Amino acid sequence: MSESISKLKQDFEAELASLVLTSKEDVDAIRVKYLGKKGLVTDLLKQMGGLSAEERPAYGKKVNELKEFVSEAIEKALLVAADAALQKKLASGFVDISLPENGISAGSTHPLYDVREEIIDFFAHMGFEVDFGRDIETDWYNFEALNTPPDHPSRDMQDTFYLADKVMLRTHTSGTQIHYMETHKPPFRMIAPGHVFRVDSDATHAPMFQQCEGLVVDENITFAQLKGVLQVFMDKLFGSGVKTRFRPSFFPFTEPSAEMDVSCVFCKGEGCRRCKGTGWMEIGGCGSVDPNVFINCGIDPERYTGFAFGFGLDRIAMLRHAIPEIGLLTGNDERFLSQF
Ligand code: 2NL
Repeated sequence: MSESISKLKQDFEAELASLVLTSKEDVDAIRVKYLGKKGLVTDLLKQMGGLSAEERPAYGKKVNELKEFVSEAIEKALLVAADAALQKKLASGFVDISLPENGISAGSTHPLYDVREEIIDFFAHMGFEVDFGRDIETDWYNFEALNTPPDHPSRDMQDTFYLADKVMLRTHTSGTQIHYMETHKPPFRMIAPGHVFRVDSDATHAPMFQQCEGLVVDENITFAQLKGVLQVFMDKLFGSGVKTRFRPSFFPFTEPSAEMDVSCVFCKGEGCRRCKGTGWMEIGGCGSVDPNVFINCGIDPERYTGFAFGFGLDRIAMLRHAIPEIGLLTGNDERFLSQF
């Protein structure tokens, strides 16, 4: 009996040593052969039943020692197999770091962001403070303080995204100026850039777009000064050859009010498809601050006058880069964006 145990030990050692390229599968096969349910070591344990009571303890001890020896040897062999597998993987997964890269391009700033930065830069140099305001306003800041009557169509659910009764996504950045006038004493000049929201969506309108409004308040502020500031602003944006014209218009918060056009940036005023043959393109609105707005903000309209203006950043970016559709500016299409 004891010979068959030492014989099996020798067989096992020889077989394990014979593995040339140790793999987990090879080691597993040997484990099953010796330690499996019908394995050779298990067989030896089963033979205990046929032994006399005196023989059993010594025999059992020897077989168990063999079983432990085999288990340990197999554990070690598995570690060796795992290491061999790793070495093989490392050898085949060689990375040639000297190969040239295949064109990873650097990102660039978005045309809308560029336009906004340029506008902020321009007005900051003219001494305007920049106030970004907030995206959510109440009825007072978005409409009522701006002299917009309760039945005005812009208050309609069809035009305004309401969040609750008298709480909405701002439809223009004008509310920022109301907050500003409530907390600052004239004289001041400020701009309010930011996102605005309207229930509207087609080739030239998006439900969210960016605006920049401006406000100047002091004694003796005139419409002529407004025209001067906006002319210099347009020179900066479109080049010093650009012409401006002001057409009478209406806004609840300015009186008088005007729409400002610039000479078509594509045909320089000759008349083309993009300006529908007129030679002019609308760029924004402006006017002298309505005295009612001053009263609503606690500013004396007898002492102070002011001018205000507003324009869409998307429209300026579109004109500057000849972008045909507003959706391109927010579409995140790399083919479009990589042109800038
Ligand atoms: C446009 C026209 C405009 C204003 C905005 C304004 C704000 C206050 C008082 C008076 Cl607090 N006016 N803002 C004035 C005239 C025109 O925007 O077409 N924007 C895209």
